[in-house]
Amino acid sequence: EDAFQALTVETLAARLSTVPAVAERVGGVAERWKVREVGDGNLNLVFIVEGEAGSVVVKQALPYVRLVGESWPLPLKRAFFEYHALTRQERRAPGLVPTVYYFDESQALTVMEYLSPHIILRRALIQGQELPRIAEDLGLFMARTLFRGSDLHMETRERKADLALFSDNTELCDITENLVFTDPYFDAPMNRHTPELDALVAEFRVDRDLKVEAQKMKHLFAAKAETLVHGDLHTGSVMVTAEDTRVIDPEFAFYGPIAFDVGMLTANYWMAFFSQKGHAAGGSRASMRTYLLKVIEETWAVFRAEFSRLWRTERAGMLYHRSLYEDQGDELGAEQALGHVLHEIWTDMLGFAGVEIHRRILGLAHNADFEDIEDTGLRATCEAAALRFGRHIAVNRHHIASLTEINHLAQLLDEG
Ligand code: SR1
Ligand code: MG
Repeated sequence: EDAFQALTVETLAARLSTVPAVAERVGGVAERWKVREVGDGNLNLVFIVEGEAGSVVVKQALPYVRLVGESWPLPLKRAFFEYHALTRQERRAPGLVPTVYYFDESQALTVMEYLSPHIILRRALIQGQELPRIAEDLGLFMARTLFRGSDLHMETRERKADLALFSDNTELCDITENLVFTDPYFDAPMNRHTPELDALVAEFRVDRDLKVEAQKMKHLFAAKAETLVHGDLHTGSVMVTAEDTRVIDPEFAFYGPIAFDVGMLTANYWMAFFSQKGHAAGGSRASMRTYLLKVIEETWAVFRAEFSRLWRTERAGMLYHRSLYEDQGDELGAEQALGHVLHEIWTDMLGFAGVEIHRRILGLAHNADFEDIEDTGLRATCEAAALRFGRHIAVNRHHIASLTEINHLAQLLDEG
């Protein structure tokens, strides 16, 4: 096995020119390949390589957290989990992830489709772009990957083998357990927040109900090994054009709760909503705000409908076995059970959404939706509304009946 060596713009062409799957796709002589490093995420190197015949993306994990530096080591094996998650997602939700051309485990390196002219969904939403496909595509992506990776669908032996395979992604789960569920609720060393939020942060630190709910969500995250989740499904993990949607970066994949991906994505739409004022440049972004709330409602509706369709047509695993219901002519029993499962996903996704909002404003890893608002007073106003909203949905999740109800609350908080 070759010792790990981080790629650079200078070394990449020579190193990958001997890999036929890459050389043929890029084409021409490797010395003429145009290589750019474009990674702006928290963890990895990402290069775009262009040649005579085409272009590819090369992603390489580093043995540490890029955002923090070498003082925070992080195992390279996350690339292995990302590769295996991508192949499963492509099988379960075809056409919604980039095609993988080559994987080198010892170099933690994946070569995949260069998506162009796609941009990161978070960027598009900050710019005020309304994407017509995201609700449908991401609702389907979540329903298909989350249903088909679970005991509702998979043959027991295969499902348990996958549970074992992904159970070693411990360090990335540990990041989420700390950064999402714990650090935002105490004075953790790596936390930061906009100074104008000091008073609200002080309230949160002594908010017993909120802290209890955040720990309940952490308990679910750690213990409910229900399906293969993406594990980091925020709007920075989605690339879009008006016609196409692709989900990238599943290095946090593990067996966790169905509701985790749904909650994280929804939280990021709500944060896009609450940050719109900060990007309106004198305008109001009224139509963008309405659009974002509609995307949230449509995504959930698509997810629910597709999950229900799969329940009725592809329920082949050991859970809610057909011999208990349809085989005895008891379709109503299966529908009742489906209602219970969906209800649990609904309440849990609200809880996960609440804590995801909090960690992006109070923890280490912030998002550009708020960070790009230069006026810290305006940023804090947007963030405070989001924080209050997050608290409401986390603490009251068992008593919230519909998205119409909470989106109305979001509008009231946003109007301030
Ligand atoms: C130290 S890693 C911080 C965050 O970046 C990733 O994208 C995950 O969201 C993680 O929580
Ligand atoms: Mg990522």
